Amino acid sequence: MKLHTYFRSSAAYRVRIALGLKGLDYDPVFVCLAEGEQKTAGYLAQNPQGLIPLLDMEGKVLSQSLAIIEYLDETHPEPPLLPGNPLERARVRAMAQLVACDIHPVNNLRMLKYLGGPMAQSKESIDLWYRHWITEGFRALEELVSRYGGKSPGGGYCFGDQVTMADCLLVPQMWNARRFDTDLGPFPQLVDIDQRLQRIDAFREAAPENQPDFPE
Ligand SMILES: N[C@@H](CCC(=O)N[C@@H](CS)C(=O)NCC(=O)O)C(=O)O
Repeated sequence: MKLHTYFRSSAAYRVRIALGLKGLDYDPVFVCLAEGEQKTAGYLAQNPQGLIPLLDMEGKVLSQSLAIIEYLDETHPEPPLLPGNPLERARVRAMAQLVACDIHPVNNLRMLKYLGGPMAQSKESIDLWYRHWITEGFRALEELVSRYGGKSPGGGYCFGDQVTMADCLLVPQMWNARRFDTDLGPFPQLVDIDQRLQRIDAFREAAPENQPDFPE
């Protein structure tokens, strides 16, 4: 199994975490987004969207991080990343999609490039934009975690006391938030959960700074 990845891609980071949680080995194929390698003809032939991640299972390719994670969860059920009950499963998906569909797309590299290029926005304006959409999304996620997060003393994750797909989405988004100096003060539960997740090998090993393509 090959994963097309880039150290700083939070969508690839989500999949790296899920692969680690499932104990699945993979060969990384590095796609340097900074150099525009996602737009080469060779890569577009595999993923017409020109985005990473892309999972390649002996020629069968799969794009979109949430689709990949759910596929991995269905084909390798242990440990489960979604709860057994349909309502709970939908709630975990809702948290994951809050990040993947409502925060991340407006802050994606191509969006930032468009803001800085054709829209002629300054770095300050772009940073403000970036932090704004994270703060909006995290406000809602913090509330959802109050409702559904784990309640065990000193424990608990985004949904209950087991790691779920929602946690695979939270950690990379926290990394992005810190990269852009977002004030995390209003989100104490997210900060706590992130810290707890960092104690799990799969989360630590998937971090951008632990990737072979992380710049020296
Ligand atoms: N919804 C997609 C988003 C994928 C995505 O936006 N990937 C980014 C990196 S995090 C990318 O490849 N960006 C390249 C670009 O913007 O040109 C997913 O969840 O996989």
